[in-house]
Amino acid sequence: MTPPEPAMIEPRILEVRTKILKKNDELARDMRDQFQSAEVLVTNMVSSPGTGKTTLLREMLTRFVAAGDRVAAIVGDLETDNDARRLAESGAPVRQIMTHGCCHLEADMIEEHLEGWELSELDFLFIENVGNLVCPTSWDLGESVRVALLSVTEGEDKPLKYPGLFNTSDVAVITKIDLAIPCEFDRNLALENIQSVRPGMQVFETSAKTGEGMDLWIDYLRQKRNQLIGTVGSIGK
Ligand SMILES: Nc1nc2c(ncn2[C@@H]2O[C@H](COP(=O)(O)OP(=O)(O)O)[C@@H](O)[C@H]2O)c(=O)[nH]1
Ligand SMILES: [Mg+2]
Repeated sequence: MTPPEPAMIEPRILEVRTKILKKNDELARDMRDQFQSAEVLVTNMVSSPGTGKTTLLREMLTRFVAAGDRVAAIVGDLETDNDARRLAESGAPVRQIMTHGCCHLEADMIEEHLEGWELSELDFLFIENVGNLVCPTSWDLGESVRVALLSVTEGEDKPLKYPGLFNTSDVAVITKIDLAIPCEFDRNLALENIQSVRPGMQVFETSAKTGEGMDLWIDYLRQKRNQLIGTVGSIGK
């Protein structure tokens, strides 16, 4: 049998993809409503593998736990539960999603892994996405804050090469700033590149190793949660 012409296959693939994405978006919208009524700030952390998501998140969770905040985390990887074990060192409840080849997390995976957790007993839920700069950008997880992370070891031009990530994120974090000098990281150029892709984007600079910039970053997340509570309060009035 002669295989069909590519032009005949593509519209069908596109149609199926659009339907799947639509289903994801509908579920994500419902989940966002639930998160907001439960007053839990959900943050989705997106970057390439090795940017320092797990190391930063472990430090964040440790600080939140020490301050008495109610936090939990879900982490996605293709294989292994290594990151969940590293994050659990903070004392926070953590669940691992193994995607077995899927390059991003989807809303139904989060919904499934939330089972048994009472949302109203959480202040913050953090999601570490699968390390990838492209696929996670199309998949809404119901988060209130999407963070694009970029490390000083990756080069300053990531925002120019992957504008989709920066355009769909609320805030950017530059990680591993303790390595900026040995890596000859051009901070001004990186900031300029972020601003050229996403004018006005707020950027935090952190080192999970030295703790630099952590307080400001955590304050930002607290402010976001206060805003979320304010919104829920005003809807209820
Ligand atoms: N010097 C330094 N190394 C870091 C920092 N954050 C992460 N790393 C290292 O970068 C590597 C990848 O970090 P990891 O958190 O696993 O990245 P992920 O793949 O984005 O989750 C590990 O060897 C970490 O120890 C940091 O702030 N400073
Ligand atoms: Mg990780």
